[in-house]
Amino acid sequence: MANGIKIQNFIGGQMLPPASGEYFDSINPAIAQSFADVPDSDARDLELAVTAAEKAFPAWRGMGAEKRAAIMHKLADLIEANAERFIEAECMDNGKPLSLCAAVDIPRAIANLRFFADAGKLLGGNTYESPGSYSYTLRQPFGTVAIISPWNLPLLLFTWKLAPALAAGNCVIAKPSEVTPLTAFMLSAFANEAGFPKGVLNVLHGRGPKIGAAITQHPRTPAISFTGGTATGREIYSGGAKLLKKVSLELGGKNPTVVFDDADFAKAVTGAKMAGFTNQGQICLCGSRVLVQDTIYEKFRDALVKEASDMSIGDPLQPDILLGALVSKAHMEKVLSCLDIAEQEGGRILTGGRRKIVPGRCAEGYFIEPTIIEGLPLHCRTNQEEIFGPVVTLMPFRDEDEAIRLANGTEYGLAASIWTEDAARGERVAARIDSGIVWVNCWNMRDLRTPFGGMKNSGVGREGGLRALEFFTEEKTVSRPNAAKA
Ligand code: TXE
Repeated sequence: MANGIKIQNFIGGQMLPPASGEYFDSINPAIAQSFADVPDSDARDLELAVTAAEKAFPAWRGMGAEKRAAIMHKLADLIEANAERFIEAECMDNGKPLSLCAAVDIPRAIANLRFFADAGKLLGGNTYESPGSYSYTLRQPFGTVAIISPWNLPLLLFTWKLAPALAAGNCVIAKPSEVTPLTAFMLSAFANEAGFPKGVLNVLHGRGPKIGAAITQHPRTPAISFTGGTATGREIYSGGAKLLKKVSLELGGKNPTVVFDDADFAKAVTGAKMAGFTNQGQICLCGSRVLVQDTIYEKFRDALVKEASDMSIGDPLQPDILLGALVSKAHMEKVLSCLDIAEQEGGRILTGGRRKIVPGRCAEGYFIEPTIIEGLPLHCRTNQEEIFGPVVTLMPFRDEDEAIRLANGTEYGLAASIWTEDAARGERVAARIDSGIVWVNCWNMRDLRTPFGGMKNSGVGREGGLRALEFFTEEKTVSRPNAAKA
């Protein structure tokens, strides 16, 4: 090993090696080379972190939302001042285009910290007055809470959970994905300078089944917020049930993009392309099933195939690149195996379908061409299972009822986008689609105040706005006789 960067755990305000003394490699997927050592943490590191968090909690809770917000804004300032380093690190760790890290990942991570810092000041209870009683509620932090985040939007999703947990007054045990740990490590390195009291923020690195499982099964982490795969979410949920933990789960999707024949054609084609292939299709919100009204099916298919095959794919450092590498060799192989399954199921690959060899420094990188498949029925694995790569399927539909049947025909229910110029139809269809989020004539348009989360196998609970802050609190009711009416 002995890579350039040695990532460390951040516990009680200190950078510490893992108790095991063991590290594993972090790979830059665009060049298939290791560049950092990741701590292989275990229950011993967790015990230190929980003890530090418990010690820090009374002062952090007692500090009040205003002062907590100032510290969180300072952390956002420090990330902003070092944005270029964060952008490069995210690109190197994940393989996504540098331009995407600069336009989305890092700015949104900064925005998450600022948004929840301020939203924390609005968190409060309610009052209930009746002739006999006067009651009010208190929103109180748990103490030590856990967050576990994935590799597809590393710092963005890490801060999306971290910020509301801290703003609500909790101390945090945070575990970023072991596949993309670098930017969370960099964030933790600024925590002391930002003014976080030691022990408020603890970042543990390591493998999901080891340190991740230890965190979720620890008796003194009463609330867990998780984003990741549905299978892992299920495991965390059932483990949490035994200890009666509060659990928030943001899981996978198999999201429909529904295109009616009255849609703005050009906008719908570009929308379906962006929904399908942004971030190499590795966003839980990606539209991986494109449903098109039969009257425009062929024309739409040909236009989408043309646009997708024109997408630039290659070295993520190049400014004009739209598609970078997939996050890891294992994930690339998983996506390629899904393409084999699609062919075995009778799917016709209209474009893509293969690993892309990028000449030059990225020759060994994990790239897959944007891929479009048609000719598959709803109930086949390709149309039912989350592939999480640059792969979309096309299916025709006859009318609104059939579109809705196809859209709702999977075990997932995270997001959908509908393309129509008929406003009433947009509203009608949005109301009937079983998903937590529906976009009309757009995709991935986000307002951080809105509820975010999925139905069915896409998750449990909603994040975003005050809901995320409320998740990280206990609500307490205090009642007394109503003196005013006595
Ligand atoms: O995710 P995991 P993986 C989907 C996508 C992908 C599949 C598997 O379909 O192909 O999930 O990806 C931690 N206890 N999504 O295996 O394992 C892990 O260390 C506690 C959708 O990479 O779910 C990491 O920090 N924690 C998705 C986090 O869970 C555990 C984003 C997510 O990893 C754990 C990513 C355990 N037993 C993948 N096992 C989305 N919803 O956006 C793992 N972890």
